[in-house]
Amino acid sequence: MNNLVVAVCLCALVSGAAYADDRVTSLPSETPPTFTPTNAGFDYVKREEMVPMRDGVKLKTFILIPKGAKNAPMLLTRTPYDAGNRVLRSNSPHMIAAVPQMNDTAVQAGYIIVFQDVRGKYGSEGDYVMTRALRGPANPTDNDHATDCYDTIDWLVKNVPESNGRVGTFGGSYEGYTAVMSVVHPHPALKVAVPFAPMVDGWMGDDWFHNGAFRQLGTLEYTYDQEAARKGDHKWWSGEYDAYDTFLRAGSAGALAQARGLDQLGFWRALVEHTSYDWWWQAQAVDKVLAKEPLTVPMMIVSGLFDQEDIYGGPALFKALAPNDPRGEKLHLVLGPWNHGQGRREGRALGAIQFEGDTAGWFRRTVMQPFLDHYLKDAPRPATPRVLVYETGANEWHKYDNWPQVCSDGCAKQSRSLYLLPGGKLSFDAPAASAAKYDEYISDPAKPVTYRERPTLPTGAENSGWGEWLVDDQRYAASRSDVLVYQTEPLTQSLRLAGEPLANLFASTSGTDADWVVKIIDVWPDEVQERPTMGGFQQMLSADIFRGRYRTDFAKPQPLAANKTLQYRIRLPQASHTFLPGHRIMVQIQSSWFPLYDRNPQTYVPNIMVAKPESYVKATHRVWHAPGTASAIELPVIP
Ligand code: PG9
Repeated sequence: MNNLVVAVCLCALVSGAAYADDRVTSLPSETPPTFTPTNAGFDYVKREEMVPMRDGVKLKTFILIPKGAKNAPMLLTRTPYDAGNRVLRSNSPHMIAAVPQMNDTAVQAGYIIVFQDVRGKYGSEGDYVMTRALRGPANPTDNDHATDCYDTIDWLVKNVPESNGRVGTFGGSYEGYTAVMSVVHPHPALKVAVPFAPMVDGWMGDDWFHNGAFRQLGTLEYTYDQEAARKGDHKWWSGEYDAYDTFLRAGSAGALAQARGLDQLGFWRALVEHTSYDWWWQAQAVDKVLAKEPLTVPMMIVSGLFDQEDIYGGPALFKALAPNDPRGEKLHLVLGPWNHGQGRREGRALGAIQFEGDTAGWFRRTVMQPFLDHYLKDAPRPATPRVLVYETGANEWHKYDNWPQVCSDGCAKQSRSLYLLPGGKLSFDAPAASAAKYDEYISDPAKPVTYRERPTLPTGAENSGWGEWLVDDQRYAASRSDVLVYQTEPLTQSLRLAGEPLANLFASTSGTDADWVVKIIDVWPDEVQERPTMGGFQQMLSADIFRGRYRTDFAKPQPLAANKTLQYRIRLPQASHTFLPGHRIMVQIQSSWFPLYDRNPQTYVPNIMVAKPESYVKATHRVWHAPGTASAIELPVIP
């Protein structure tokens, strides 16, 4: 285009003048009406398709086919996170760079990679329901992730001639959730499923609540970003650097949600309506629902021991489904030393804790890919262990025939009680009668204990470190007067844990509701020659929160009797760890984990989401360690 034409165009635009000048009208013909990109030099072809579902709704689907592929298996990921963007990690002519890192070994093995927007998100038609439940009481429609996946597989096997007609479902977290659902009344071409860090029960211990305590940080922002617009155009905003300020100033989670307009969103309204473990949650607890189905599709569940979002789901799903696979032929569990995303990326270290090499890359290459190849390519059957678990501390992998190895009830091997004792001591010997029957602290909702050292950045903030918080040094909490600390002497021999710890707590409150946070910690020796900065480090291994009102029934909250010593049995996340000689075992107990979890007002109110400012009161909390009320941690010790 010559300069004169440009000048005339600009002039026309600026003045808004409409005049006929053939130099101007010739402009469009100089710009190609459509541009067809050439992918010469690409090692793959990308197809974009609208795949029809049984109800006529079409789902946007990206199919990445290695050039020259014949008889290739297909790996399908169904996502709410913009499929187009998921297959554009890097704008590269190389497929391995374009797809997420989790697909690396499959690309190397020549697989076709398929990503699809779930119903109602990004390029897909239809309505979006966040974490849409399987058809049933919590989803009265005719479609769910199982039917949409079935219809997609049906289309893929008929319309991708480069494929061998076999499909695996694959993906992490929400994508893991959709992968799990694919095995319900599966399409015959679905041969295997590998869900990473799947969300399984959003109330019991995954994204939204843990034992009834609401995970306000993350849930509010996530719901907003996911549900307010099909393409995520509305983004949660924050005027504060420290989320502690945002949530404390708001008062309750409900007040903050209302101020941001969340009451327009269906999922938020459902959360406010279903704060207890009622029929709605039970009907969509995937472990409970799938346990009633036959297990026909081989599945490898991959979870992280330090998953900051879905720490409950993977092991719970394995536990529920294992009885349906008594000979251990179809179901596998892998527990790596990973946070929520690490199994899909790189696993050399988490925060200050280091592992032996890239545990995640090793797992995908040597365990997962041969498993996929067997079911999708007829490769020889690999010796896939039923359960493969990394042990931190000793830094080694173990193969097991079941999991948990040790637990408090329902396992072949029973746990050992580690008792809280007066004077901040911790021992396998039960307490003797003494004058000191309890320890106490003031729990003040106006000054809640933080879940990590301040500033507590929003989970999505750059450098928030959100993925590392479960292995943060706990010394910041140990020095507070509202955190109880118990510890053993330095160990003279190593002590190995493999399974499910449980806190058997005897506690009282001067209020009528209370939260209890229990943390099991490995205290490093004061001097660590090879890594001096680790001296005295308090490494959290397994920790969780329990909302007191659910002490007797998760479905029926009850006020606590003030000043009465009550027993709580609090299941903690899986532990696989060796305490090395010279290390100590520590237990910390506190009554808030803010702002990740909403504050318990400590006065019983019907719905904490909308608690009024005057309901938040200080309370005196006691943890008992006397004969008859001997608080202990039931530890899964391998003899
Ligand atoms: N933890 C996120 C999530 C999973 C399932 C439902 C909703 C959210 C995720 O990382 O996808």
